[in-house]
Amino acid sequence: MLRKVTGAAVVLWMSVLPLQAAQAAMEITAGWTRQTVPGTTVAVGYFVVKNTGTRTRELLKITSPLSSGITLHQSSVDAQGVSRMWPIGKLEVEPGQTVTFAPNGKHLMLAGLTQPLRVGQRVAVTLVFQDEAPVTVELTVRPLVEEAAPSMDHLHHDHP
Ligand SMILES: [Cu+2]
Repeated sequence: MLRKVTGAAVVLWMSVLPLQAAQAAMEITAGWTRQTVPGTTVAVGYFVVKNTGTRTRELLKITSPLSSGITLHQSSVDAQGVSRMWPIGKLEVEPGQTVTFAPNGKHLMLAGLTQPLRVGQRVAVTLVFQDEAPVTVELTVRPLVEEAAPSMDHLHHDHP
């Protein structure tokens, strides 16, 4: 009797597993950030997200153990070379769509960092999409680079 119950439980478990795997529709790759500017506690975050599923998914929540609050931002550089940025209210990814977070475009703002980010370090960020299991991506910390005039400006902005 015991053996029979166990057998049924195993069969049930095995049939549930592939179903859960099939639900992981959001693929997040190429995560990176930059080392923090001395004296600041904010950093940007970039990655590529692809919806491999069949339904539109909205990003509901972003967290990291190293940040007190993460928000979605969009920035662009105008004709005068001035960088502006603003919060994105909502991010939806349609089936088959790839959204790239990159400099002078969409980015994460990691505020209230609990430690300076050093080159080569990895920062775990967890994204929760509607009706999906949380997905964690590791942002590799890159150096502050020369081309960074807009980014440097950006990092000196106040982020509430
Ligand atoms: Cu920003």
